[in-house]
Amino acid sequence: LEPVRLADYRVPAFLIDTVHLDIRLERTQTRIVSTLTLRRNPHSAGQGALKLDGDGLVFVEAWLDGVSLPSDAYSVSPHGFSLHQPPAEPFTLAIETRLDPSANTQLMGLYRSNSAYCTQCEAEGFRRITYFLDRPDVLSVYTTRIEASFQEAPVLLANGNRTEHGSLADGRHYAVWHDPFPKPSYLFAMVAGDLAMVADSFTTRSGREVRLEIYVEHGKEDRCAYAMDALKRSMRWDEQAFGREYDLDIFMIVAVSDFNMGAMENKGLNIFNDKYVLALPQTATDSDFAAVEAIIAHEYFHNWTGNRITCRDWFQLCLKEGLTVFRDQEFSSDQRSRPVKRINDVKLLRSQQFSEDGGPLAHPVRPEIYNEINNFYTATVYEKGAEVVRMLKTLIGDEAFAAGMDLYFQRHDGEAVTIEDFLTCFAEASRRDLGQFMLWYRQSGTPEIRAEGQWDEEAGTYHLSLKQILAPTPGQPNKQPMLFPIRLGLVGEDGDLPVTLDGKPFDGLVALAESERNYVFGNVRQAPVPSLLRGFSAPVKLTVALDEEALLTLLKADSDPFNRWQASQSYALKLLLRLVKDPTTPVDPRFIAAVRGLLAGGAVDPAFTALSLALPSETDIAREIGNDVDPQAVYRARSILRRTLARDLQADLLRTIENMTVAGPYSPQAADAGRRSLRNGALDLVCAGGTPQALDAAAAQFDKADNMTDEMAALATLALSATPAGERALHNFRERYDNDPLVIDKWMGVQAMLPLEATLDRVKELMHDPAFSLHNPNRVRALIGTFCSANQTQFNRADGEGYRFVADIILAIDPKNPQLAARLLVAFKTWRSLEQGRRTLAAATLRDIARRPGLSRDVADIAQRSLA
Ligand code: DPP
Ligand code: ZN
Repeated sequence: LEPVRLADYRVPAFLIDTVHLDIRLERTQTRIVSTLTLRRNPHSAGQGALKLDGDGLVFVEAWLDGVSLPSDAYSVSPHGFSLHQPPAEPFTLAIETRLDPSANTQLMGLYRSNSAYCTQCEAEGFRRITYFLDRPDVLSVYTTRIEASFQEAPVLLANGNRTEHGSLADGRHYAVWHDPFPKPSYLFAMVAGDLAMVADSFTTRSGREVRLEIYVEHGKEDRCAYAMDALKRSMRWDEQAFGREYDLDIFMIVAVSDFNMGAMENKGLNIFNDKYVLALPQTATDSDFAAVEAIIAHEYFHNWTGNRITCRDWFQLCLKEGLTVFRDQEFSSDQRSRPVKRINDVKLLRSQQFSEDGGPLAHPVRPEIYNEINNFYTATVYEKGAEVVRMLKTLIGDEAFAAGMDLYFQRHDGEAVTIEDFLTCFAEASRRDLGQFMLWYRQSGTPEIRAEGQWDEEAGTYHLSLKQILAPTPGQPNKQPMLFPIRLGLVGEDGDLPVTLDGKPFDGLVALAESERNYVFGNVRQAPVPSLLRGFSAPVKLTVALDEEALLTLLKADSDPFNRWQASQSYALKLLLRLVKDPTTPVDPRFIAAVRGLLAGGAVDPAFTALSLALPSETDIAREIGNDVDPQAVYRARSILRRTLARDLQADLLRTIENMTVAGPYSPQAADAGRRSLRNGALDLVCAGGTPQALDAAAAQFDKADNMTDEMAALATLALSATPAGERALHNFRERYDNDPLVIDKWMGVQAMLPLEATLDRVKELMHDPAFSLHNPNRVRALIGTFCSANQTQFNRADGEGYRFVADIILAIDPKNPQLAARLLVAFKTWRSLEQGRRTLAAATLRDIARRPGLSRDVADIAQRSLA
C-alpha cells in the first residue's frame, strides 16, 4: 500500500474550467466522450505532462483542440491518461472511453441499480467514468448530455438545470443538463431509468420558486411524503438558522436500492439509499422516520457546507462532514426534543467513535495519512468532527460562532478550502487564538478528564481539580494539552446552587487549557454534588468518583437533562461492573427504587424516561472494563440486572405499557414517538422477566400493532424470548412483508442480533433466503453487519466461529465490492480489548485475511492497521 500524505499536498498543475460530457447509455457498452477545457494553473510550479486519473476505463480515442492525437503524443492505461506535451496556452482535450455499467459491482462510478443507471463519485469514483483530475480542488462547470433508449430510460437526470431535450432516431432520446456552479468531480451525478416522480415546490425567502422532485421505483410514490416534508423543513431551517438559501431552480432526490453509503449530496441531484427516503407508518419505525429526516437534511445542508464551499483535499473531509453533521443535529434538535437528540447523539458517539478512537483504527478528525480514503468515512470524521464544531461554538459563544459562519460563507464561497481556513474565520470573529483548539483536529484518541472535588464547609467553598490525560494512540506517542469547554454546576438537594467563581456569579462554563487546574467556587452553603460536562460539552471520558447517593441527587435534582440521564447510566454501570465480576452480587434496592420513580414520572417526558430506563449497552460495559473483556460475562451481567428489574417492577412496567398507549392515527412526530419509545422500552424490559403476563403483552402488541414501530418492538421482544411464540411471530412477519425488502432487512436484523448459541447457524441459513443477496449492501448490512456489530456474544463466540464466518463473507464480497467488505471488517476494531482466548482467535482471523493475495486496497488497509 502506498500511503497518501497531507504533507505532500501540491496545488494542481492544471485547471479544468469546463467539462462537457456526452454519455450514450447502453447496458454493457456505454460510450462517453468528455471534452475538457484546460489551462495551466498560474499558482503551480508544475511543468511537463498532464496526468489524468482513471480507474478501469477502456480508452478509444483522444483529440487535442479538435485534432485526433497520434498515439505517441500520450500514454494511456485503465488507470490513467498522460498527455506528454500539453500546450502552454489553454486547450481542449476530448477523450472517448467505454465502460460496462452492468459489470460495475463496486457501486462506484456509473453502475446499474435494479433497472436504473446511477452514479456515485465521492470520493474517487469520477475516474471510473472518464479520465480526469479527480481531486476536490479542481472545480469545473459541467454540461452533461445523456442519450438512452426511451423505453429503457424515459427519465434522464444530471446536475443543474435541464437546458434541452428531445427524441432521436431508433427510439432513443436525449437531455442536456447544465450546472452553472463550478464543482469538484466528486459532486457529479447522473441518473437514467424508468422511475416514478413526486413533485412539490418551495419558495425561498427571497421569493424564488424551486421545483422539488423525488424519484423512486414505480409503486413507491406514496412512500416519499415524509422525505419531501423533511426537505422543505430543511430548506426553511437553513434560511432561518444559517441564512443559507437554495441556489438552483430545481432540487432532485433519487432513491436507489443499491448504495454503499447513506446518501450523496451531488449538486442539485442527491442520490439516496432508498432506506433513507421511503417511509410509511406501516413500513418504517420512528427511528427510521427520524433517520430519513436527518439524512435528507444532512445532504441538503451540504449544498452550502460541502458544495458551495468544498474541501481542498480529502484530508479535509471533516470540513464538510463534521460541520454538516453538526448542522443536521441542530436541525433535528429544533424539530424534536433537544435533550433527547443530544443523548442519542452521544450514545452513538460513544458506541461508534469512542471504540474506534480507543483501538487500532484510531485517527485524528483530520487525518494526515491514508492508504484508502474510502476507509476514512468514519465516526471520527463525522461524529467527532461534529463535536469539535459544537465545542467551538460553546467556547466562543453563539454570537461569535454565527459571525464566524457568516464570514466563512462570504469569504470562501466557490472555493476548496482547509480546516485552517475554516478556523481562521472563527478566530477573526471571536478575536481569539484558536491554535490550541486546532489540536482537536490533529490529535487522535479520546481524552480523559479526571475530576476531584472537596467541599470546605466552614469557608463555604468547593475546590474542583480538573486534569486532562491524553493516552498514546497509533502514530501519536506524545500529545500536547488540549482545550476543553466544560459546562458544570454544583447541585444541592433542591437543585443548582448559586455559586461564584473568582468572586463573580458562575456562568456554568470553564475552559480547561492546562494539564491540570484547580477552581475554587464560593458561596457553597451545602454539600454539593458536582454536575460535570453538562450537555456532554466535550467528547471526553469523564472520571469522577460519585457514590450512589450523589448519583441519586443528580438524577432527581440536576437542572441539566443530559446529566440526569448520565446519572442513571453511571449508576447502572456501577451495578453492571460488579455483576460482571460476580454474578451473585445483589442488586442495590436504591437503584430499583429510582427506576420505579422514573416510571412513575414517565408521562412528563416519555422519550427522556425511555432513555433513562435503557441500561448501558454491552459495548458500553465492555468499553468501561477496557481490557480482557469476556463478552459472555458482560451479557450475563446485563441479563441479570434486566431480569431483576423486570421481576421487581413488573406491575410498574405493565402499567407504563398501558399508560403509554398512543391514541389516534400514527404520527412520526416526536411527542407520539416518545410515548411509543417508553412503552416499547417497558415492554422490552418486562419481557426480560419471562413471565406469561409479560410475554402475553408482547404477543398482543404484535397482533394488533398498526405501525411498524410497535410491531418491530414486539417482534424483537418475542424473538428474544426464544419461545414458540417468538418463532411464530417471526414466521408471520416474514409472510406479511414478503415483498418489502427494507422490512425484510429488519426481520433479518432481529434474528442476527439474538444472543443465542444457535444464531450463527440461523444467520447462515438466512443467507439462503431468497430475499438475501451478497450483492446488495443493505441486505448484507442487515444480516451480516448486524451480526458482527450488534451481537457481541455470538460474533465473539469463544470458539472463534463467528470470526471465521464473517471473514469468509468479507473475502467473498471483497472482489465485488471492496468498500462494503472493508466496512464489515471494521467490526474487529475492538479485538485487542477482548480476553486472551478470543483475542488470539480474532488476531489469527485478521492475519489470515491480511495474508490473502489479491485483496482490495480497502480491505488490506483495514486488516493491516487493525493488526499494527
Ligand atoms: N458525503 C456523503 C455524506 O456523508 C457520504 N459520502 O453525506
Ligand atoms: Zn455528509
